Amino acid sequence: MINLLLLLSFFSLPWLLITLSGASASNHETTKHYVVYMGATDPISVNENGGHAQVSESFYLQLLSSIINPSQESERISIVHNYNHAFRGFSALLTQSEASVLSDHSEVVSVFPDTMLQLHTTRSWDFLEGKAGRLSSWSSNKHLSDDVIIGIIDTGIWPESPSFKDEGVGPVPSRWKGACMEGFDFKKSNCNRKLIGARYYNVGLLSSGNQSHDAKAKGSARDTVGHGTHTASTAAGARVANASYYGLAKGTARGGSPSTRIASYKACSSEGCPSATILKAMDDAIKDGVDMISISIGIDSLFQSDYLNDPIAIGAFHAEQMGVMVICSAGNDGPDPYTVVNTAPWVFTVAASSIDRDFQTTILLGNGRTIKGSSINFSNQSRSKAYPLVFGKDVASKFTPEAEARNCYPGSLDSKKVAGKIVVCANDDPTVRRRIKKLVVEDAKAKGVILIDEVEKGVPFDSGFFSFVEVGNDEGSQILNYINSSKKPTATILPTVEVLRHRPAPVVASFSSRGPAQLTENILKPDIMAPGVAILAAMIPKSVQGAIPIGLKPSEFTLKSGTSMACPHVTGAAAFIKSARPRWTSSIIRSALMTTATEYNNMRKSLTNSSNDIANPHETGVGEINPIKALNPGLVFEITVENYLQFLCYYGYPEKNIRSMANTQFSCPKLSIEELISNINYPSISISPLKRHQAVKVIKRTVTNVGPFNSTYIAKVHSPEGLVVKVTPDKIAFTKGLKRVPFQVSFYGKEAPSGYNFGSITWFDGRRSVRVVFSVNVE
Ligand SMILES: *[C@@H]1O[C@H](CO)[C@@H](O)[C@H](O)[C@H]1NC(C)=O
Ligand SMILES: *[C@@H]1O[C@H](CO)[C@@H](O)[C@H](O)[C@H]1NC(C)=O
Ligand SMILES: *[C@@H]1O[C@H](CO)[C@@H](O)[C@H](O)[C@H]1NC(C)=O
Ligand SMILES: *[C@@H]1O[C@H](CO)[C@@H](O)[C@H](O)[C@H]1NC(C)=O
Ligand SMILES: *[C@@H]1O[C@H](CO)[C@@H](O)[C@H](O)[C@H]1NC(C)=O
Ligand SMILES: *[C@@H]1O[C@H](CO)[C@@H](O)[C@H](O)[C@H]1NC(C)=O
Ligand SMILES: CC(=O)N[C@H]1CO[C@H](CO)[C@@H](O)[C@@H]1O
Repeated sequence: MINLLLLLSFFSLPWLLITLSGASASNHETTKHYVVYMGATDPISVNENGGHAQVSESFYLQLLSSIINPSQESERISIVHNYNHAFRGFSALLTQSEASVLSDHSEVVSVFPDTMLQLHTTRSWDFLEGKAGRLSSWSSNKHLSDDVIIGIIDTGIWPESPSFKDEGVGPVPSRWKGACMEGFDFKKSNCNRKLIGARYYNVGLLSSGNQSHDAKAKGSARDTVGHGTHTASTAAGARVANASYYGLAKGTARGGSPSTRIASYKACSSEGCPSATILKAMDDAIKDGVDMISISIGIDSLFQSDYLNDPIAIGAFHAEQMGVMVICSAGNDGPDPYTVVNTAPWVFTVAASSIDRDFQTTILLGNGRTIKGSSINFSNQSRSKAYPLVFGKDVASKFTPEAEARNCYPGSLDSKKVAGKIVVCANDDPTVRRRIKKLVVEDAKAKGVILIDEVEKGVPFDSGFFSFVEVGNDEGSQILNYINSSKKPTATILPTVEVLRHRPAPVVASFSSRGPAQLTENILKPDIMAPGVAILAAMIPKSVQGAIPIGLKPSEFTLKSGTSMACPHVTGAAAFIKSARPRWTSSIIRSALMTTATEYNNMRKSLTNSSNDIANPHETGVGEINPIKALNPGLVFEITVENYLQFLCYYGYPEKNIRSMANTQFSCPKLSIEELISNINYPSISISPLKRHQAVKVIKRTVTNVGPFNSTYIAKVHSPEGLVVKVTPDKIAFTKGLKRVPFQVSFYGKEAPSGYNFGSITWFDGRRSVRVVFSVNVE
């Protein structure tokens, strides 16, 4: 309390702070690790072989000694991370008041604490997918370059995985400047022509200060969590025949772009990923020469403040500036709206969908009825044996409220009444996770659990050896009715079977974070959707996440779910396109993937969400990726770095800060207001709000022809009843000398329903469709 008061008075008297900071800091204020972000590097000094790093370090130290009293605290004048390639800045231990003084310094853009970002599989559902069916034709294309390099910022890598073998891969591209850092149980020889780089950052030491934490895990690029190995192999793993998860999801495992190179940057541990380290990893990856960066990590959706306090947004901005594409997961905080993260317009934001593979587990009730549920299990209950069936609320322990026992909360069940039985648990309150409920029932020595969960049943759960099955509400009430109407209810849970060509697919995953974006609703986010449910990819061998069936070796592959798994599918797709179209920039590649995405499922119907309702673009983005189509998009929407700087002006940042981020002369447009964000040349359109009584709202776009030079396109509008949408011109004839053509879209909402209206504009030349999705919030 005293510290807090002291702080407040310092804020109002900054001059006092400067003179007294040394004494006050050591005596009263605790220090924390902060990131001090200072904008773009000076493009001239970057080229002076390494000289820049030393110059910047001494400059940063000078800056620190101007706010920390060197005679009293010289040991605190030190830099933890020094950013000097793609952008300028450093991280250091500071008091809150020092951080505040620094943030007012003329060369500083922002100062923010080094917080933990989370891996986007925090709801770690380990489940199954299978062969990369829809991606399978990719690798047969002979005209691909194998020079594309993907940087994966994650938990490191398991280099011995068969997914990272380099058979048939050519020599390492000569422009590669990266490193294969030796460390605990990781040698230079662990890198090869596939895994061309590996760096680590001693993650955990600085942020947690926990000495007892496994030091081995920190001093090495080796993955001890499994997340980074899984995402890297999804993006660019080599072909591995007969991959499976103990026989399930059997097929050939491969990344989206098997000839692509991988560089691994271990910025995360099982505890998460410190912001300062993510920035260092991005700075290194850009310096090393990657073409794209895949980040299945994000800030908590509840704590998004703004772009310039978000390490991923900052790093990705400068990556884009240096021609490096950044692809990120949207987050696993769905299905509530406003949960999407990584929403900066220079980031490609990926939502997760299911695929056409389902894992079905049948429940056989004592009355002969069968009920279908889903799970992944190793149980060996067989058809021959039936177990007594009970509902959690009927086997409550003493003094337990019924509501807790129905939900199988920890401590709510009486193990004497549960042992040897199959227990049905409700899911009225999602605060206790299914992993916990399974443990509660298992600890009570039950034989199995049937969980009623309408939302999560679509994301199969790996229950190890314990017999587990999830059913929807309808099936759940059938089972409860049977228990109610029978004197001795019994049931058997049959083994899981894999169902292929499951329909409908894809379906938006329940956990996938939803738009609109919190920071601005004038860019549509998420951008696109890709498979993220039960994805089979490489695993570290000592799996902590699943039991190993008796008599079998630990699996080299596992099934995981999350937008973490969706993101590398898009990275792989982008690398595939880059290898076929090496000169395309990141905004062209993103546009190509977005305007060719599919809005239909495998029943030729509109995409749905997991409650069977038609899904909207705040759930799916523009739809599911279709990499093959994206090779020939016809028209694309290009965005320059200058456009992104204008975006920052419209968003409301001070011009001084934006100038620091630009590495050329830049001035904000005179009129810089938030509604102009809708005019950034994005491959989708979002308007919030469209005032009902406003005349018309005109949105500008420019298309670039990347198809045959003499194509003629005609625009067709697909708009909800009441919203009037017009495209001018609605016909564009490209010629040899005419590659870029602007057009306008006018929106008139007088008769439209209130709230978000969704639709699309499609340019069509007889062969190529260029679909631009719009979302318009009518007020
Ligand atoms: C330190 O790390 C160990 C091992 O990961 C963990 O068990 C312990 O709870 C941690 N201690 C603190 C104070 O976080
Ligand atoms: C994959 O399995 C099939 C049959 O199960 C076998 O014929 C084939 O040799 C295996 N391939 C590899 C590469 O192990
Ligand atoms: C699916 O969409 C409908 C209609 O927008 C919505 O009411 C429902 O909550 C959504 N379900 C999920 C799981 O997102
Ligand atoms: C399989 O069943 C037998 C008896 O039926 C049991 O002893 C054994 O523990 C079971 N194994 C697993 C992995 O559940
Ligand atoms: C079971 O029966 C009791 C009374 O016999 C009734 O109150 C309850 O609603 C029934 N439960 C179900 C799930 O049908
Ligand atoms: C475009 O040009 C190509 C080759 O010059 C020609 O074959 C094709 O018919 C032309 N298409 C149109 C629509 O004019
Ligand atoms: C994923 C998995 O191992 N599923 C198993 C569920 O149980 C049956 C019966 O033991 C097995 O055949 C499945 O392989």
